[in-house]
Amino acid sequence: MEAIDKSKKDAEKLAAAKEAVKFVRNHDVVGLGTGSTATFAIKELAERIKDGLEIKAAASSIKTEELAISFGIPILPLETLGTIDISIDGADEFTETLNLIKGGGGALFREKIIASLSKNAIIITDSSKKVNLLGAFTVPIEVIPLAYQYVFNKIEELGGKATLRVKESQKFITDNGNYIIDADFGLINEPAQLASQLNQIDGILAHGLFINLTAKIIMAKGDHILTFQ
Ligand code: ABF
Repeated sequence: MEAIDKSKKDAEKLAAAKEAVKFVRNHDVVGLGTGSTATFAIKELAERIKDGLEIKAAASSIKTEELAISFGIPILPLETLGTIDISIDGADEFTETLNLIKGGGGALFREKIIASLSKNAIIITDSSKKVNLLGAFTVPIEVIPLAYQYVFNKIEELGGKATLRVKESQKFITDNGNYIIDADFGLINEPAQLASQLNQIDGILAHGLFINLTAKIIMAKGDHILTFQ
């Protein structure tokens, strides 16, 4: 991943967010992502709401829900939604074939549900997220606690190096009360195959390989906007 300083990254995140928010229409149900890039989009939506845009939103994390409410964005319970018009979210890595690694922030399950419900799932990133092959970023895997050791062993059997995510010396606990295992599979030549193998492991609630879930990726690179679809 290309190393660029924070101010440049933030400028790129903002530019990508502004571009994505243009696709939100009045009365849309909007899926709101999690992370610093998605936060730029939420702030942009709040500005457009001040100018009269009327939307309702579904949040991919408690943190995002609290942020949206603080901006006066009406929130619908995710459990009540059978479809979402458009979602805007970040990613940890992406390829030109629209495969992603997500979940660095631990919100991958709700993010995946929102992406799956979305008619138009848009990913926004700065220029550091584009890769030729996924895998430099370890794959976040949300695990039901009672299945932890079973899943840990299954991941290692698949050739992954499993690490329990901790935060401030405590087990990281997701919004859903589960653990995260970060799995290093090295560079992943066949992400769809690995995703399918992970889907077979009981005890995994969700993994961070997002395959065929994205309609469009908007990446800002310097002053340029590049769109992959
Ligand atoms: C979220 O965006 C997560 O899936 C991913 O980890 C994160 C990227 O965070 P940031 O935008 O801060 O780089 O959707």
